[in-house]
Amino acid sequence: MRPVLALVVLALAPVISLAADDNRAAGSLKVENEKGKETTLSPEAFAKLPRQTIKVKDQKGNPATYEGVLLAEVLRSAGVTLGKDLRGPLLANFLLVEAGDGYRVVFALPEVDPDMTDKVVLLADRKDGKPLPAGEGPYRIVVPEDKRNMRWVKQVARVSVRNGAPAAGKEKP
Ligand SMILES: Nc1nc2c(c(=O)[nH]1)N[C@H]1C(S)=C(S)[C@@H](COP(=O)(O)O)O[C@H]1N2
Ligand SMILES: [Mo]
Repeated sequence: MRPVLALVVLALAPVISLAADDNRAAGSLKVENEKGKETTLSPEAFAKLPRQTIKVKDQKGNPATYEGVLLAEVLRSAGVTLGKDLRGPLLANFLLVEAGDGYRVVFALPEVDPDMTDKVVLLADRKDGKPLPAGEGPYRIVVPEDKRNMRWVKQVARVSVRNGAPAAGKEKP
């Protein structure tokens, strides 16, 4: 290698390793609970959660098999209150799901809580036995019972519990 070229490669090394870190960060998922505590779930932590496989029809009516973790399990692992403790003022909170492309969708908390409903809201990381393709993954919401697919959020990057409580001084509607 010519000395000048070697210098250029050396100079770029930190940039190249930074880019690799960014790629890993892209595979992680941020979850914020109702107390504002943020948890970053690594792919390894996600892999340890209980998994489910569901057969669905996609937007075009084609059969697909999605595999992943119930959104409720992901939320619980990040300290989000569900089950018998989900009551009172917590019922005014809602879930905001944010995607890498800026797409944003909300769910009600009881709507994703297996103590409340049998409706499946899955956070999938695999489709037809393979990791989700770029553009769809690394994580995608799958809601088989929704009649339209607009809440099947692709490229999920962040899920946060948001406060629907009244603003100070506006306690009454
Ligand atoms: N991140 C993200 N997810 C998204 C959307 C989007 O624009 N961005 N569109 C939604 C809509 S309106 C539909 S119909 C489905 C389409 O899913 P498909 O690309 O797998 O057919 O994705 C949903 N998820
Ligand atoms: Mo859509």
